[in-house]
Amino acid sequence: MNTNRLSDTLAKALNDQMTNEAHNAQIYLSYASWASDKGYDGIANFLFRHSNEERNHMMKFLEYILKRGGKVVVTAIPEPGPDPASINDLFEKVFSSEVENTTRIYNIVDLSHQEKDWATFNFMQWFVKEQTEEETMALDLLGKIKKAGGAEANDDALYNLDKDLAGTPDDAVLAQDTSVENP
Ligand code: OFO
Repeated sequence: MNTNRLSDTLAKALNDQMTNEAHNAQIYLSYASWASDKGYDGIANFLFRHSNEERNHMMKFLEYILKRGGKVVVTAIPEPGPDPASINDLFEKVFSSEVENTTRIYNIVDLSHQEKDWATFNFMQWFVKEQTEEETMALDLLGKIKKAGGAEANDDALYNLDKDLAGTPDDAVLAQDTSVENP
């Protein structure tokens, strides 16, 4: 009896996205490590926490594939890429990476719509909302660095920005506590 409720195409798209969320977690991890090394501990902490969120997204895809009777395929995670050149560059890279991820999410929404897989379509709506929030978060970072002087931000401005981000609330949860309802 076939208990797999995902088409081959959607199973592959969901597995690819699961890997991409892991890739995003690695990107934030590498940026956080870079920021910490440069002495921006507040920014680093913010990015470390965000890396956890991305890992939770990975778990959410993994759990959904299993729930639908599909096969989870765990693969190698691509390298995160080069270090940023500055805090300004870092925040621009965060924004680009979130926009790219939104495009990927929209493609899966589109695919599930084409296949009339309403369960997957419904599941993906959480990510549509999440990406809107994450793009807002990235835009907020760009707004902060712009106020601090952008690419020309001086040490004082960066010091204040670092302090500001150190005080942001910690809303990342542990991966083992995640579920489809509570990502
Ligand atoms: Fe996984 O939410 Fe950002 O990329």
